[in-house]
Amino acid sequence: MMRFDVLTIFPEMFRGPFDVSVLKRAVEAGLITIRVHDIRDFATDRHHTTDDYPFGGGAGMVMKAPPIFDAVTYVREEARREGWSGNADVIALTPVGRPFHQRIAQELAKREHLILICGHYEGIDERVHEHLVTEEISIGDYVLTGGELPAMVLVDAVARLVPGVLGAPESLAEESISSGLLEYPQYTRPATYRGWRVPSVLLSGNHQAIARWRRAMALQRTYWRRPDLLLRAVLARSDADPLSEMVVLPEVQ
Ligand code: 9D3
Repeated sequence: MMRFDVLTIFPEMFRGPFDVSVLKRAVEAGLITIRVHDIRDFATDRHHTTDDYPFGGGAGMVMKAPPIFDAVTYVREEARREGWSGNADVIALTPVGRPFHQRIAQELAKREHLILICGHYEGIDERVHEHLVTEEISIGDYVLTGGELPAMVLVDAVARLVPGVLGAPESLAEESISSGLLEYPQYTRPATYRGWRVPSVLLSGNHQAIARWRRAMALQRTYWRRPDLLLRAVLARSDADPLSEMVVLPEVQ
């Protein structure tokens, strides 16, 4: 059982992604629990202020530290009351964080309790990062309006790795032994659609030929679309054939 607590000033954004499909079933099966908390509830002033002007001046607003510290304290206490051990990691979603990666998802899936802080405006008071947060994560080099979508991405990527969440453990096993190549193309019925035929090898029943074709497609796709992956992929000698068939490989001395 794994627990996620999300701290945000836009809790409504989270109704939806967690209420459908795989995550919904995982929650209903008691494999994960996801709580969304409104940081505004922890602001003590009359207007429930969660942001303020940056010291030193400049554009935009900065999220205030006190409501975030109080929200994390509340979540920790609530979790302990409900029998959780108290070993929560506090992750901030921020554009200056460590780029998210499947390896990080696998690491996080071993933890029992994650508290996620979604930033907004120009960012969060640095004292939150220094004294509360244990890990800062970005989901990539593009600019979003806040940390909410990144938090959903992280929960989705981590939750599906929790044992039992995915129906078929084979697909996870395949993932972990995957060679670091992009996947081969998939087809399903009808065998001909608008005159477009499925590659005949897939209808041949020749399992060795099918495996060879899939490996060749994975290699060629990765070469064209993600050559960066090919540099780190686990390759066999025989993989040189489908690659050299279609492209001129650079000579290596
Ligand atoms: C003017 C400097 N901006 C940084 C490029 C400020 C800024 C822009 C957008 C600060 C925060 C945001 C909101 N984004 C996130 O909070 C965020 C994010 C993202 O924008 N891209 C990828 N991953 C993430 S995780 C959190």
